[in-house]
Amino acid sequence: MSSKQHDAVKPSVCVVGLGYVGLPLLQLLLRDGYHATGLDTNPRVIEKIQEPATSSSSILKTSDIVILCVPTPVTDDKRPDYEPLISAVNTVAKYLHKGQLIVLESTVNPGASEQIVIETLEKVSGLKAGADFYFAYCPERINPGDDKWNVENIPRVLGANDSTSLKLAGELYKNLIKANITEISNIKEVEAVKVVENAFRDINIAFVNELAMSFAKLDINVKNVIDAAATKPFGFIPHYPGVGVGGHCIPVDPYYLIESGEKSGFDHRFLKLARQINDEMPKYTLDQLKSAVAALDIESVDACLLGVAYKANVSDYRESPAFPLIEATKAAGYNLRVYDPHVPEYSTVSSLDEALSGANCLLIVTDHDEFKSLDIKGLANRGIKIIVDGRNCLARSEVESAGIKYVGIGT
Ligand code: SAJ
Repeated sequence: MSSKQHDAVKPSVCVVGLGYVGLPLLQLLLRDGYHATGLDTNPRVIEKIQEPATSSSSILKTSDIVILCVPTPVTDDKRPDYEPLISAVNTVAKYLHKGQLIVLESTVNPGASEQIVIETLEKVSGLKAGADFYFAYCPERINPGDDKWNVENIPRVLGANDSTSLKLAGELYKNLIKANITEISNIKEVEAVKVVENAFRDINIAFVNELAMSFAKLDINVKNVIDAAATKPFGFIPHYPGVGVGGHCIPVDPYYLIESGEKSGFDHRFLKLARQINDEMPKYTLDQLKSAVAALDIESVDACLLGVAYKANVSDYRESPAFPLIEATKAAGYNLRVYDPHVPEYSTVSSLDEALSGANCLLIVTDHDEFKSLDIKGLANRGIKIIVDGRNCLARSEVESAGIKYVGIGT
């Protein structure tokens, strides 16, 4: 790449993949005066974004920099699914030219950048990484629904195996991001950083989920314990139990680390156990409902499940614990209505009023603002007898004083 980054004219950038990572990045590039274009294979995405987006890959011909922000999910049998990345890399490779800088932001397991991205780029183009073209890895750290942290102010970690790639990518991100950029001259270490960050969260959530199930038998409120432990100014980071762990990162990334381990002959027993505990939580939540139904001797259960999204105030439902809970609730023979104002496509009714009418049990899966401010007395008047609060987002005292049986997750 020429030294355009030093001239007033900024390099042309193509962001490949316009999801929750690529789109904010494209918007930031455009705002900062880069000649930036988004490339996506989904015509609906192009239609929605219009101007700076295209589905024509020829844009790569004239891009000085290409930033790959494509999904790296898992398959149904929980193996890394590199299909979207392999397809995008093969497209980029067709137009790869001397001086181009390729940056990968998608989460991958250690070694994948070299084995999947660099190898394919070199094989298809005949060009050499670090000499003819440049490659760096800068894992995304977007937290959807977060008003405080965004693509512009979240510190980043950047890795490359050669000094020129690290320098060129460093210039880009230091110009773009108003936060610290940590540069590491070892791509595998940076790939490990991202999966470790998210596996760290998954195992800590599994820890408090296990505590919730244990303390429920000891009649100890685990949330009070965690909040009190969090008064320790060091050595403790609070996490909270719930109906399960959803999203495109936390329940997914540990499988990338597990796969790396398997390939190198190491069994990540702890990561697998944490995944198992977190995946158990929807069933545990339904079991709490079943016990309450038996205790109140309710003959026929008309359940209303509130929330499909994987976390509060977002419309993303990937890997949401709502889905296994819905299946298990139906298998229990309960009548079920599902409502999430942020996820109409998986709601079976179109309003809260409709969802509640005729229901005698409530399952709260997502702590959307709408659900945290439910009229508890009104629920009692409508005949709700049990509330299972999968996100511990309601006040037990308020629910019980309305004459409704409250069941929390460890609270
Ligand atoms: N959850 C719990 N207990 C907790 C925290 C979360 O059960 O204490 C559940 C949530 O309900 C949700 C899932 O885990 O179903 C994931 O929650 P999350 O807050 O981690 O949300 P994500 O998946 O959007 O995580 C993102 C991640 N960002 C990236 O991967 C780039 C993650 O690294 C961040 O740590 C996280 O945001 C964050 O800090 O909020």
